[in-house]
Amino acid sequence: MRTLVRNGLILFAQNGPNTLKIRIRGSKLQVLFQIGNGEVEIAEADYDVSDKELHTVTLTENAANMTLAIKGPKRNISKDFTFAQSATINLTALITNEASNRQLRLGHYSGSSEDWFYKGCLGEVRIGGVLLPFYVKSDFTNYNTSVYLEYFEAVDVSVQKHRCSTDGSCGHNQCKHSATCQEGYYDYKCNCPAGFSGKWCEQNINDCTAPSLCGQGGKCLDGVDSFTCRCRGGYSGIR
Ligand SMILES: [Ca+2]
Repeated sequence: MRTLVRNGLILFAQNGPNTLKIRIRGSKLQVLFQIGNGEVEIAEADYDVSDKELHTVTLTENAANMTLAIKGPKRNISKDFTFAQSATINLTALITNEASNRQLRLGHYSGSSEDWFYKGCLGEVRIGGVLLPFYVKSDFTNYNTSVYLEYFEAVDVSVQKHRCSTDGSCGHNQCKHSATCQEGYYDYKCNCPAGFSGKWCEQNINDCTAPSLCGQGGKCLDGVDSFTCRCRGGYSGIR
């Protein structure tokens, strides 16, 4: 994952009475577990993930314990925690049990009033090694059922998938003509000086588009945020 937002719901998994969430709250990664309408238990990792860097997050269970691991370019952490209700948590059962209310959501849960949309990048998301679901069947090239015996097919995908491959930093920006670079979480932006436009401010805006800029049939010559007039014979002056 890679993001700049300080709050956002990443994963929501519900199956029967069990609800598991992974979210960012105040730049910290949290794991939440709830049984029915019971107490919500929260484990939080002391790690700022809202820094535009790429982080790999892993949640594993072993007996009554869970381990939340975060790997990033600056440091790696591993936090063990135990929920009071841990004995009843089974991550795999969260997706394999066939309760009628079973659902798995990434990015936002519409029934929630306290969790925000996640804005940023998500790479592969896997539960028990099985790839989750930004994908529809046509995304799998060479798809056939004998190879892909196990997969999740998305019911609804409303994300911009293609833009996260771009580094949002200004370290290698292509901004032209002394444009200033503004960093973003999936792409940078060039703020153009007067007279230039385009994604990289590479285009000299045509300043001669207005009619009759030059009088008496004079020819308009485009400049940078300016124009000059080449006068016909017998005429002179700026315009
Ligand atoms: Ca111009």
